[in-house]
Amino acid sequence: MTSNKNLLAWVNEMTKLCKPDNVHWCNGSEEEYNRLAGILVKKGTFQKLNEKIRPNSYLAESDPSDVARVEDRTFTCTKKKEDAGPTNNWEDPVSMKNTLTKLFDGSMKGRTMYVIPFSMGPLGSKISYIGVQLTDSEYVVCSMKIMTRMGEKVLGVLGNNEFVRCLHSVGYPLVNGRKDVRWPCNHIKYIVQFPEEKTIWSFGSGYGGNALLGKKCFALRIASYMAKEEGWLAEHMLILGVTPPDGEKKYIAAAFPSACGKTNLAMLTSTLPGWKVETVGDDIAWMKFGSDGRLYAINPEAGFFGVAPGTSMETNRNAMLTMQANSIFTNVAKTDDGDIWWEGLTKEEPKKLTNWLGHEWTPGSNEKAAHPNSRYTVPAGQCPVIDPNWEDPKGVPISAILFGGRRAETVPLVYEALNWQHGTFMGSIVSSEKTAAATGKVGELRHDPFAMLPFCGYNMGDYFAHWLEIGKVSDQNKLPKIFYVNWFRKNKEGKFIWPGYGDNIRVLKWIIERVSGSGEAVKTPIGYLPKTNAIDLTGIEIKDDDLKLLLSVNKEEWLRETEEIENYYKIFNNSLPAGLLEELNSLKERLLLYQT
Ligand code: O2Y
Ligand code: MN
Repeated sequence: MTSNKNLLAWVNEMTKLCKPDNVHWCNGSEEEYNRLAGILVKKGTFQKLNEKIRPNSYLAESDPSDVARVEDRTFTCTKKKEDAGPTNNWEDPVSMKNTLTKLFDGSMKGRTMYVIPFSMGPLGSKISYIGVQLTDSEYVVCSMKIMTRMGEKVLGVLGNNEFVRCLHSVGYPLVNGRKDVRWPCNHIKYIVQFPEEKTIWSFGSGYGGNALLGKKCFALRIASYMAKEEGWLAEHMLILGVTPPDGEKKYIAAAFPSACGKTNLAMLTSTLPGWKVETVGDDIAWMKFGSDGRLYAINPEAGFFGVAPGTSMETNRNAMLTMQANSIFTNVAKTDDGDIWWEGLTKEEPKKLTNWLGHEWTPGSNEKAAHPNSRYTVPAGQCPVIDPNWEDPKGVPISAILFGGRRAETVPLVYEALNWQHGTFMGSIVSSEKTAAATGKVGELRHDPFAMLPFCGYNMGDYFAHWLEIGKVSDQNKLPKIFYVNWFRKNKEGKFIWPGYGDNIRVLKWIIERVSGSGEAVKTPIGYLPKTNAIDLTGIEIKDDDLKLLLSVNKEEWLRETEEIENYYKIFNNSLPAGLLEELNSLKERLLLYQT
């Protein structure tokens, strides 16, 4: 237990509000996990998978109305509206607390309130922080056991220090003879961040980022606010290590909007002989400066919560091997022999399945087998290419930062920033074409600055200013170099030019060479591009015309792009830092002078 007075008082206060029948302090043991999984099996929330095929693993099918993060129900409640900025939903914190207090009042009746002390990042690391989540969902406790370091040991490290307060209820009290259901939730949903109080209140959903509060709510929204206050970076970035055949390992962090292959890149299987990629994290990076002036990153999470559909031995062998055991699958289909299946898992579709809605499914059925946002929850330590330093409390030194998006035109395969300010500009203009998985017209451009649009816990203009400030106060020679990549460029026939997946190592190779001082480049108005022969294409064939498209700057397309950026920047109004406008104007000037 703990003698932390603030923690005890808060748990007491929230118990009085939520009125659970019992309070259980999680110790984080295997025994506790198995006991809670057993309760979930009894309730029908978990189905145990075939022990012989997928040991110690479970399938959960959620309520069909509770299948994804709810961005329109996500709020940033700062005292001043302008501090939440133009990209967040804002409400006054006092009025929001009033609304939520009514909802949480008695919301845990008939249930147990679980107290989950958890560390985001390796226990005791100077880059890590501790949170405590209160929840009435056993599914959340089991998921938090995989996704974070949690339990008794965290209380020891916390001592009497402060922690991030995370309150969660599915909003389905068992009162007036009401029976529990397979996936309790509420049609009213609120995912609320109070960054100034370092507090999160989440009501009504039991799913993913809405309910596992360590992930998006804490590790990105609250942490980005803390990072601004304290001079570090909390980013929506994967972290990987690249080792050349005869060289020194370098670490890279990379931010991509959804549906750009972030998890696949984090676990890439190299097609270049002798080049090796190892995974530190697939979603979030916390980066602080070391005493040597370099940026060091940790993955604050302990597991992967990845999108299942499309994942296969061909697209991501390492993710498949990670989920062989000790995993939770949510909203995927179940095979007759008690294993899991989703679209894209195998070339041949099974003859018969039970789909995520519990319906019988056969090939050609007009329902999906798995929900498009179905997930696997797996311990990161099980990944066959997990980096040996992934839990190093010091973090890993970052040599390069990548931004990227899905763009059929305009954006080359890879280009390098001229300097940190220009790199910050590149992060601010990250955009991606919508895929069938997103709402809106397919192909339409969506700006997602730094891939942080739904995750920045304060005014995005101030976030840009924070990135610029990091550049000003740091030694330029020690900062990571910044790059922009685009795996999705299409040719005149509308076909993807770049093979992607394991062949992305060829781009990482050039990036590593640039960081190491070799790597040939030409200076263009948008930044440094690889010379045509600087990308290693051994073993693959790309037509000359296509290669030219991949590695060139089209003046007209880029001038149109600058107009587009100017228009998009208007939403930030006067919170847009001058440094970014300066970069936009310089880019325009360089383009106008450009002779191709
Ligand atoms: O829908 C959800 O709750 C999951 S969203 C998610 C999960 C893992 C990694 N990234 C994301 C994301 O939306 O960026
Ligand atoms: Mn993510």
